[in-house]
Amino acid sequence: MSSVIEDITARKIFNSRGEETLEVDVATGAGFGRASAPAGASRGKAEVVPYPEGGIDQAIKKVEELITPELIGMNADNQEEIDLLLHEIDGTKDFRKVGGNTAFAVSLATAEAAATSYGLPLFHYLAGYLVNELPYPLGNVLGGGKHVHGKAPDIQEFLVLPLKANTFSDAAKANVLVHQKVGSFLKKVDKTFTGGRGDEGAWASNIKSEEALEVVVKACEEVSSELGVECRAGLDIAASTLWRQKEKRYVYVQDGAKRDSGEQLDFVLRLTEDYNLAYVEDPFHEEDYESFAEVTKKVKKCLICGDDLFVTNRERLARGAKICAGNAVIIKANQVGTLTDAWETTEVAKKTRYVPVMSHRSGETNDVHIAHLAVAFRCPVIKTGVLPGERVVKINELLRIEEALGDRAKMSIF
Ligand code: 2PG
Ligand code: MG
Repeated sequence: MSSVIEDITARKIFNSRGEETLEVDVATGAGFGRASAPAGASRGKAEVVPYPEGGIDQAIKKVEELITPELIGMNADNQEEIDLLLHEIDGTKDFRKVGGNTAFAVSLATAEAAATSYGLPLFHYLAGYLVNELPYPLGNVLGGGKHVHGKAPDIQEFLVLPLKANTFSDAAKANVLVHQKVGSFLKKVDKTFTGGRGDEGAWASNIKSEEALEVVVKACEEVSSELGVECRAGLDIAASTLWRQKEKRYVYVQDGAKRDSGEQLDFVLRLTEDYNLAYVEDPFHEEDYESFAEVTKKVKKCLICGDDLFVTNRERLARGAKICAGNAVIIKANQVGTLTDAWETTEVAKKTRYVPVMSHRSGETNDVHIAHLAVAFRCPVIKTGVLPGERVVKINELLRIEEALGDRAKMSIF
């Protein structure tokens, strides 16, 4: 059969940070799939282990010696069975033997190979013809934390969410304009600003958290009235990177502030009100489910999203859902290893009324699969940065998907 796997190749390539990463090719009789693994800088402790001992060289060996012989001859459209087999070959709970990124690249390349075997784009192959909803792009416009070197805000990401955009193209344009405006406003606010950018292409500037928020909100307001959309600001606080377990405090070096859990809660609530935030990711460290529940109860019209908290893990999400810890969840397939695992977590999200947010990582390649996964998994939001190349390729792929859907294309509702 033409979707039967005939060959698998694994190689080392570089990501946007210049780090080595893994790329896998899967060839079937009639199709071909290629996928490469992203990398996180602010990784959750409960994520799967990205590479086996020995790093990427060992990962390549695992593909050649353990995975390829098992997968050759299997039908690439048997995604669930193949993902299960990857778990069996690994045999550990956290993919430490073959590497989570190894499983991820094989799993995604297999899905792509199956799709092309049938002459279908990945989103259609995975979700069928009736799928027609596009996600709102959540764009990183100003960065700090672990994504920037030198003096910058303690908060990792200042984001824009262009709500009420009628089309994906309008939404994508709004984000680009906000990004541009933030750049020009920063020249006035920060005399030392030279146009530097962090890992995700967001501007890096020597300012404090609330100065950054003021700049982003002003840019959002201007673009909203220019384009007739409703751009609202968001944050990824990545609070695990600020939390000091010994002190039991969140340490904001740039702001010169330390906050215990209660003070952090007050701070986050005040920011959501003062700046009309639409989205706050990881406002508390990755084990503090209770504070997530507390803030979710108290905010109005704001997504509280768990990234390091849930690490795309369905059990962690189910545990959080029991106490309403958050109302949104980041979906990063390489945090759990396979496409099927990421899909199952997305299903738990839908059953428990969490908004699934398909997401890139800070270290990316030009791989565009998350654009397809966002549509196929019906994620109302995709977090994928605004610029440069490795971010914008995902946006551009969604523009192509929008074009392919034609009149049937509509923006997601959430
Ligand atoms: C995050 C991501 C992506 P990283 O924290 O949400 O923005 O960062 O890939 O470094 O975990
Ligand atoms: Mg995050």
